[in-house]
This record gives sequence, structure tokens and C-alpha cells, in this order.
Amino acid sequence: MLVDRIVLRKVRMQLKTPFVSSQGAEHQRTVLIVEAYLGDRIGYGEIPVLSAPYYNEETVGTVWHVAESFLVPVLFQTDWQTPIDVADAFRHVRRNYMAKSGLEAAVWDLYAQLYGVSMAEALNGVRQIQTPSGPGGKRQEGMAQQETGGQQETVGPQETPGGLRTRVEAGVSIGIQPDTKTLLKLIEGYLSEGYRRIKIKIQPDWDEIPLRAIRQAFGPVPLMADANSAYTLADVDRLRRLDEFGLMMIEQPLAHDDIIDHAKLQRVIDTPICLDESIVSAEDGRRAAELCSCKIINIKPSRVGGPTEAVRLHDICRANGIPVWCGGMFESGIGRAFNIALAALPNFCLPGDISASNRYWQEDIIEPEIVMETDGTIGVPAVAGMGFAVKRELLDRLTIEKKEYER
Ligand code: OSB
Ligand code: MG
Repeated sequence: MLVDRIVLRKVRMQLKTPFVSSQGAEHQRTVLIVEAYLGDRIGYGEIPVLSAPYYNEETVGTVWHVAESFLVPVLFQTDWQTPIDVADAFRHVRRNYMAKSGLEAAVWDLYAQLYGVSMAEALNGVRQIQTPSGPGGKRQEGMAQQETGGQQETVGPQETPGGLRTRVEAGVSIGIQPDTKTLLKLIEGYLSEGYRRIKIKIQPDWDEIPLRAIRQAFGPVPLMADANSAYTLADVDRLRRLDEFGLMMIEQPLAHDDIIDHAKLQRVIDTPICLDESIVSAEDGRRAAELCSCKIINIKPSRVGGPTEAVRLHDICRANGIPVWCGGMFESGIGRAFNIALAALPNFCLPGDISASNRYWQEDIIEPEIVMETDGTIGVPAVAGMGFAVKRELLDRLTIEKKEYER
């Protein structure tokens, strides 16, 4: 199959509240939405790039350039049977993971629609379809058989026994706040809504104080901290002191590209280290497992180049006994739909940064909006494709730039 037409859109969405991390503040989101056409059928994908290259090296300008000049031409030449073919074709372009991920996602949406399967089922298929660049084996054609397994009604910290989850656990990521009072108020609200895990952003001048305040106010709630590389090994005493808070994990304490110092740190702290920025491929996951650089990995399809690589990373982590959870990039509903589907896979056994639409937006661009039940779970759509309809009128209203490409 050949994609006929691609539409790239710059879409500007206002976040309900600005988000502050150790790397800067994000006030509004300008994401790219990709439309891939096969006849009249549209597949959607999202490139959830940040406004500045502070999380990874990509920006709105670079993803547009790389998509337009390199990836769209490759996609138009790729006669794909499954979206894995597209992922493999994009391998020739180094890095630029977010740009690749949005285009590949749009092809996944087309594929899941064509075969009448949910995105979770479609992604689970990657685990049976062996590719030349995948983990060994000969290639099979077409949709592979699904791992069936029981329909899981409840979700918990354990792996699903081979089947797909029907609901995923929701967590919430809270930016650096002006003071602890504001932070505690926010957390109180999220806990009462039902969120199953609280993550706060930390940095050396905002770690022990807020964490102690949270423990005093809320006791042993599932709590973790994300440093976005705000520390170095010189801070080891400070990081060791965080052990007293019994965190589920500390996310990316050290450099964005490091797996050596993280291994050294993990040897001297009790809190499990979770890597985010440092892991940009399935191979990175293998290396980190080999070096014992972390005990947990956060998987974001956009960070690793797309859904296919995300599933491969999931499998490598699973083989190495590393549990994973699905991270977020303040995606609109389109990107979030893929995150939810991914998080249905068995080794996603910790609550993710997957929150309801209303945690981010006044109005999301999909319908139905993503809702969390009071038990802190979000349903995995069972309908064909990415699982949600796009509000075309709203999408048009939020589009600040649009360009079409024909094969
Ligand atoms: O480090 O996990 C991160 C958002 C943007 C960039 C990086 C990160 C984050 C989040 C928010 O933590 C996750 C979300 O709710 O989407
Ligand atoms: Mg992170």
C-alpha cells in the first residue's frame, strides 16, 4: 500500500495551566498533527514536540523540516504491508525521533482501520511479526495472530498474563510549583479525582521540602519524582537522602544522555531509578539493562521514534525483567490515544503519565474525550483504528499552519 497524500498541521493548544520542570516552562502547546490519506481514509498521528529543544533536541521547526524534506518522500516510496515497514524505512534518517513517530503513527491508524482492529491489538501484533531488523527470525506477512489471553477487568502492578489490558492506570505529572501549599492543594484535588500515582517534578532546590510535605499530608500515597537531569553525581548525598521518602522511583536524575553514572548512582541509592531521556531506542534499553543503569523504564513512542520501536523496547525490557510505564508529552487526544493503546501491553505494569483530557485542555480535539473513572483507570478503546474521532472543526480552528503533500 502507498500513502497518497500527507497533510501536516501546526496546531496551537492552550494548556489549562503552564507546566514548569527543571528545564523550563511550557505555556501553550504547538504540536504537529499528521494526516495520512489512503483514498478517502485518514490516519492521524501527532508529533508532540516542545517549543524549545530542552527535553530532546527537536523543535517545531526541525520536525517540520525533517518530515517535509526527508520522511514524507520516504513514506511516499514505501509500499508497506504493515507500519513496521514504514518504521524500517525511516531508520535511514538518524535520530529525529519525534518527527518519525508522528508519521508512523498516522500509518498505524490507517492500518488498524483497514484491518478492523483496535490500536492496542494492532500494536500487540508487532510482537509476533518478526522483521529483518527486529529481534531475529524470518518475516511473516500481514497481520499476525493476536495473543489472546483473558480479558483483564482489573489492573494492578503485575503483568497481564499475555493478554491486553482493557483499562490502564492513570497517573498525573505535576510541574514545579511556587510553594508547597499550592502543590498540596493540587495533589489533594488529583487524589480525590482518583489518580493512582502522583509524580512531581524536582530539582536541587525543590525536592526534600515538597516530598516531606506530601508524605506528611497524604501518607504512603504512590509517589515518584522526575528530575529531568537536574542532578549530577556530585549530588549523590542529596539523592541518597531522598531514599527516606519511599518513592516508587526517581526518574532521570542525571544527564539526558547518560547510562554510566546512573548505574553508579543506582548502586548507592535504594530508590529505583527510572530512565526517560536516556533511552531513545530498544537497543538503549538493552544496554541500560546490561549495565544496571535503572530498574524501570518510561516509554514514550515519540521519544523512541514511533509505536513500533516502543513495542520493541517494551519487549526488550520484559525479557530483562524491567517493568515499564507509558510517559507523556502533553499530547493532545490524538497522541494520547496511542499512549493508551500502548499501555495495554503486558509489561506496562505501573501507572503512566496518562491523564484525562481535562487535566490538560479546556477542550480536547478528539471525541469522546479521554475520561478517567473514579477508580483511577482509563478504558482502552476496542473500536477499529486509534479509537477516537477527531473534531475536524476544532482542529481547523486551532491550526496555525497547514501544508499538503501529494505522492
Ligand atoms: O519528563 O516526563 C517528562 C512533559 C513534557 C516533557 C517531558 C516530560 C513531561 C511530563 C508530563 O512529565 C507528562 C504528561 O502528563 O503528559
Ligand atoms: Mg520524564
